[in-house]
Amino acid sequence: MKKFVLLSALALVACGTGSKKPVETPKDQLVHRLFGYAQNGQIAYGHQDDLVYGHNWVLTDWENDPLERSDVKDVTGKYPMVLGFDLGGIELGQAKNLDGVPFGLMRKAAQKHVERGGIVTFSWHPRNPLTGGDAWDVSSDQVVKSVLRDGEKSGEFKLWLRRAADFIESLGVPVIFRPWHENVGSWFWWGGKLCSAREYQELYRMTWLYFTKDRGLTDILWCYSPNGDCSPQAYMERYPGDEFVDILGIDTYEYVGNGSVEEAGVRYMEELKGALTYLTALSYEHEKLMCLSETGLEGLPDPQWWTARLLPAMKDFPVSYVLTWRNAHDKPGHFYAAWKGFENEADMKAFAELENIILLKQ
Ligand code: BMA
Repeated sequence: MKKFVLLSALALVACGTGSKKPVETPKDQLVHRLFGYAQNGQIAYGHQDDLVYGHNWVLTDWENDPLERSDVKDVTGKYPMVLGFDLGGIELGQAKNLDGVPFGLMRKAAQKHVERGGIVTFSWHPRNPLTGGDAWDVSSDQVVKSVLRDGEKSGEFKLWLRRAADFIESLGVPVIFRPWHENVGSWFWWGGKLCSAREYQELYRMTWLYFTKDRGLTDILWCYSPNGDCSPQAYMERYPGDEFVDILGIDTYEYVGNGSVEEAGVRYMEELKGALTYLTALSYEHEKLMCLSETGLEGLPDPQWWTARLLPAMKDFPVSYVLTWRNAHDKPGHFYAAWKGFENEADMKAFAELENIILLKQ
């Protein structure tokens, strides 16, 4: 894999090279660690909801569980380096998230993972504050407007932000947070056709300002992660600004649809390489980290997806980490990492054993 000289210069800038070296905050340490991966041509591997359930198991007595089970570990012998969770449901003060993960367990798993040397990241699929529907309810294009400034839902929305911030604060560890994701497409209420670019930026900045300034939560790396099938112009049109973002991400999946797996794989690689090409240019220009914030092929029908698709498409770019989506325990075909006994297992293991793919040793 390529090494990235320019990024190493950026990492030095981020470290401060003067004689009086400033004390590194946990956030700085995480930034430098991620820059370190990218500049060495390494990519950390992540998995959503790992440690709390897998393809055919789910933790129940989690208070008394050591959290040592993981589909990724069953296959590769190691934990993923990055552990992703979703906050959806926290805004209503619910005990479990939208996929049934108790927030108490999420906290315990995130803390345990960081203690073991891993990195945690949070996405958020909050309900629709105007209609009462879910994050995918796109029946109104007035939702973002309704939570901004003196909009009719702005008071209630402040409470939603407070609950999300309370949870992140309660973790006591640095996190990567990527709210308002896949915002160029129009499948979430904050999506491209549902609000103006200005309104989207205000939503993102308002979230950042509340967490950072009102609450003093400064150990957060903010990730901006549109769906990667957009143009660089569309990507930047809604960008909240350098002050509010630490990592440039993209969410890009392989979809088989009605065609063959082979065709889907070729399309995926082309799309991913295209997106990572412009993301690399943007990351240099804006001096930001970059990541593949979500990816995967549902049900992994390609036995060599890891080494023949994902790896060749991303390996020549300074991607600090890649995260594959969750292995649902209650939807048999909804998984994005291999599990013990699945035919794609050997290929995922081979991928995880590559020198430049970084997982977390037990
Ligand atoms: C989607 C699917 C859903 C899930 C949502 C939030 O991509 O996995 O089943 O509810 O993410 O985690």
